[in-house]
Order: sequence, then structure tokens, then C-alpha cells
Amino acid sequence: MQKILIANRGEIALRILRACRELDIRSVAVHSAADRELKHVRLADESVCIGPNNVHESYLNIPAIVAAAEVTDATAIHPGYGFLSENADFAERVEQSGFTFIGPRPESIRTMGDKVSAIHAMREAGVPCVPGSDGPVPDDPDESLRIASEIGYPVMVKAASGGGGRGMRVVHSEAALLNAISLTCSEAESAFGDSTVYMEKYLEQPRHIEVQVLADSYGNAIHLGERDCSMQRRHQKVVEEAPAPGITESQRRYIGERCVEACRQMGYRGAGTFEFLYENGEFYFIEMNTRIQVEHPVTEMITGCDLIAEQIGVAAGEPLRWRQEDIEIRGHAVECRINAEDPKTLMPCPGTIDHFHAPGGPGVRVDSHVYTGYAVPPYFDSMIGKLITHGPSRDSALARMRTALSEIVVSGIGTNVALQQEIIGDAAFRAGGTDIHYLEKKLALD
Ligand code: MV4
Repeated sequence: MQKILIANRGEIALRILRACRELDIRSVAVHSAADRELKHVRLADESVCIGPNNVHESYLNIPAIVAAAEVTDATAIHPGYGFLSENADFAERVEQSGFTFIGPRPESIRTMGDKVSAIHAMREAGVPCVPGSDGPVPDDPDESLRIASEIGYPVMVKAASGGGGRGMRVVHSEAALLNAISLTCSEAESAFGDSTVYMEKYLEQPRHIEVQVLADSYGNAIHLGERDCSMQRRHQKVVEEAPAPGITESQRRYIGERCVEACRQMGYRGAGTFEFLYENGEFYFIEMNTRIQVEHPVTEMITGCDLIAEQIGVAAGEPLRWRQEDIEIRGHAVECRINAEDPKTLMPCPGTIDHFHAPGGPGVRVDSHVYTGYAVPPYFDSMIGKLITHGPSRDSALARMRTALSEIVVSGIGTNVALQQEIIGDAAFRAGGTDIHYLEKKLALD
């Protein structure tokens, strides 16, 4: 791998740049007009402005990104998360243009992008899934009613092309089913150009637990344990941790091995995340993410494995540097996402940071691109960084997080630091194992 073009912005672009430098790989930053002052743009070997402020003409602009790779003689493209990271057409275009796509094969991205084919592949591979329609809901009312009553109410109707919380609906009774299906179908058609929907048993109070995997081109696949991402609001994760509280070593091995076996059967390559709902001691697969995720650092902290370096290595055709027996879960890690948002309304709150001070000390990691004087643009996601702490126990990681949150200074804009302090001090969170609805219910109380 000689020169990597980083097709992203913000903290993940900086994270990828740091990996490039460590590996002695040259780097190209591409950025929108709004992002000239990004830290990684300043630090990259080269930079190219690929378009105006808006994401459609810049970070989602496939021809501009491929052209930037051509003019800079990049050899590979790292898509980060979001933007084009799970766009199979982009991955294909990158490879057809002669560059290495640092991610899974386009075919894997495509299979996982369609939730019906993803679930089908997982069932086939022996991954436990939510009881459901096991395929698209047919265009036949009687048949739909029959499937739903077999699953048992409540059921959830989901768009096959949806994911991450878009295009889904809970149905509590037979009387409401057919209308819910037709609404979800038409929403899916206009949002994704695909009206296919499927049904699952609706799990009422699950946790969101996900398994990190890595695979190379030689049939080697490993899992790096799980993360608990249940603390979320409006499908945006707020706090993540690893390992998931209460998951036993034998549960970890069981679910990890199912994911690894699925990777082998699919010929999966790269980093990936299997998302599960976890309820009453059981895992139920819902979706697979074929990218590096925001919360990857908690896994890095407890395993010592550099996930970005592994992504780069396997994309370059190298074998995985880790075998399953090398992966040992050491201690506990917690991540708090720091967002530029109004502390009361929780709405995005861009503006200039007139003072930034990062916390530090043992077991403290700050993944952020911001600095004193940096202007947070209004065009992108409101996350301005991540605070990650690691310690020998969950209590220790949480004590370090409490300390780090009390030290961090982000002034001039609104942030969610106070909300994070509230969560870290919350009795139910401290006990471990709160469900996906916990934060929204807590916020509704005040
Ligand atoms: C579900 C569910 C309950 N039962 N599926 C939301 C996002 C998408 N990834 C899947 N989602 C859900 N699927 C069944 N069968 C509840 C959710 C859900 C959720 C899942 C993970 C994290 C946060 C969530 C918030 C609301 C609903």
C-alpha cells in the first residue's frame, strides 16, 4: 500500500491519517470547500478540494473522488464510515478504476445492504435471527396476516433497503397490519426506490449488542468480542462500551464463532460488525455493517488490535496479523460521543470553538479533529469527537470517564458534555445492561 486517499472528514479522517503515518503510507485528504481547516487536511501529504460545502457535491461525489485519486496517484481509497462507505457501486467504481477499496468486496456490501438477503445469508450460516417472515412480505393480504399471526404480535414491518432505524413500523394487532405494510412499502419506495418489506417479531426491551469481526482474503476470520451500544437517542448512539455488561465468556465465544463462520461462508474480507438485539439471554441478528464504525476504539482498547491498520493490511492482500487465540479481552472500555449540540434542545449547534482542552491521564484516549479556533460547520454530523477511557474493570473505566468529562473544555458552542456526565453518573447505567429505550425514557422525564 503506497498512497491512501481518505474519502471522509472529521475525526475518522484523522484516525485513518494517523494509521497511514504509522504504517509509512502516504496520504491524500479530499475535502469540501467548508473543510479547508480540518486538522487531517493540514497534516496529510496532499489535499484536494473535491467540491462545494454540501455533501452531495463533495463527500458523496463519486466522480470527483475517483478523479482526485487519479491526479494524486493514490493506490487505495479508505471510505471511513457514513458517506460512501457502504455504497457497493462506489466500491465497484473504485476497483474498476484500478484502486484498492479498503473495505469488503462490493458483493458483500450489496448482500448486507439488502436486509432480506442479509438475514437469509445469516440464517444459512447458522447465525441466530429474529423470528420473522424469512423473506419479503408477499403482495397478498391473507398470506401477510397468516405470517404475522404465526410470528405473533407485536410484529415489526421493516424496509429491506432500510437500516439504521429508517423505514420501520411496529404493529400491535391484526387490525393494524395491512395498513402498516402498505404505509411502510410506500415510504420505502420513495426513500430507497425499493418497496420490499419484511416482518419480524418485535422485541420490546432489547439491548443492542454488536460483534466486531476481521477477515482476510485467505479464509481467515476472527472476532474481537462485542460492544454494547444500547445508550442511544433517535438511532444515534451516545455511549458505547466493551465488553457488554453481563455477557459471559461462553456467550461471547458462541456468538463470536457464529459470526466468524458466517464470514467464512460469505468469503467476507475486511472489518465488519454483526448487529444483534439481545433479550432474555438470547442474541438475535438484525443487520450487518460492512464498514469501520464510530465506536471501534472501545474494541481497540480492550484487545490492543489496531482495526484501521488491519483493514489496510487485508485490503493490501496481507493475511490477518491476529489469530483468534491472540485476541484476549483486557479490562473494559467506554466511549462518550461529544456532539456540538444545544444542551437543552439537543439540536445541532455549529459555531466556533473558542477554547478546546483535551483531557488526559492513564487509560484516556481522545479521537477528535477539533482545536481552539476551529469553526464547526453546519453541513455535517454534529459529532466533534469521542472520549474513550479504558481501565482494568468497568468501574475503573467509568471513574476515568467521569474524570475525563470533568476536565474536557469545549467553549463557544453548545455540547452534550453535561448530558454525558449525567449518563455516566446514572444509577441504572452504572449497574449495567440498560435497554435501547432507556435514554429516551430518561430524557422524557425532564
Ligand atoms: C428491531 C427492534 C425490535 N424488534 N427489530 C432500529 C434500527 C435498526 N437497526 C433496527 N432497529 C430495531 N429493530 C425487532 N425485531 C427495535 C429496533 C430499535 C433499535 C435497535 C437498536 C438500537 C436502537 C433502537 C431504537 C429503536 C428501535
